[in-house]
Amino acid sequence: MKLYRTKQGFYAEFQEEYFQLPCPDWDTLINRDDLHSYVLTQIAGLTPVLDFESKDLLPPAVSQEVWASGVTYYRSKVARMEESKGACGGMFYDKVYEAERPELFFKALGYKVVGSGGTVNIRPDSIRNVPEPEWTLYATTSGKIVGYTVGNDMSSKCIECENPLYMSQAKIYDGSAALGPCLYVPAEPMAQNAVISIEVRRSERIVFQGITTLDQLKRTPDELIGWLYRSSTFRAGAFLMTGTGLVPSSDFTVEVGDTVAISIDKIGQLTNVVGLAKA
Ligand code: DO4
Ligand code: MG
Repeated sequence: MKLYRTKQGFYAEFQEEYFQLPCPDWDTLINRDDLHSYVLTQIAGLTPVLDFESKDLLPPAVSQEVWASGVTYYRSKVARMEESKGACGGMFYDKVYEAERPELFFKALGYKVVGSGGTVNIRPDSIRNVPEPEWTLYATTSGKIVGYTVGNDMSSKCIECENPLYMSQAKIYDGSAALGPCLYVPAEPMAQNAVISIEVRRSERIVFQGITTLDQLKRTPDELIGWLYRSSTFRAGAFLMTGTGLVPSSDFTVEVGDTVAISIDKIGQLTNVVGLAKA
């Protein structure tokens, strides 16, 4: 089942039909540990809506914090060690890939998240910028993973590579976090062979594409959420991006006007145009 937050209300997609949910508040709805079975009871007896396509999508985050994981794929470790050679950062990436404690960092407040169809940004003070396609977990206040979405951890590579202490500025700015198109709420955890892919288009030309599978992720979802919830409380639950395994070559940068489309099996496609954040 998929849950959509739209300007016109909340919708569940189940067995190729759409139902408007009689729930007044997204935060309360998605923070239920029994979310899948609860929505099933809510839609029983409802008449499907036929005009879902005309609804305006919003991101699946409102009051949730969004966090992200780093160096969770081998490809990411290798790329980051290479990129940060000049800034003595190489060894940190190697160490964190092997360590028990993962790299977790704050990414965005819910209200700052961009949804599918919105604009993600690059910073005017960064000359090399990349999208990072990331399978994203959603856990309730109790730490139970009840849903998944597609994430884009937009990153200013030249700022990140200059000095590891600049990471927050490279990762957290207006339009740097995108989630969507829905919150996928399956009855069972997602299959590890699910495919994640990205395509960056510039004037109808594909300038970057890549594909990987969730089984390339070194850490388990429960492990990552377990670390995130250590010593931290999330009143409205939390989204956690799980890191990227799709890294463009070091001469690639996204440009204003590019379209970034990230897809994950079962969840759907997160599509965003690239804009410029304010100076
Ligand atoms: O260590 C820096 C950030 C890593 C990251 O965002 C990723 O691996 O996806
Ligand atoms: Mg990332």
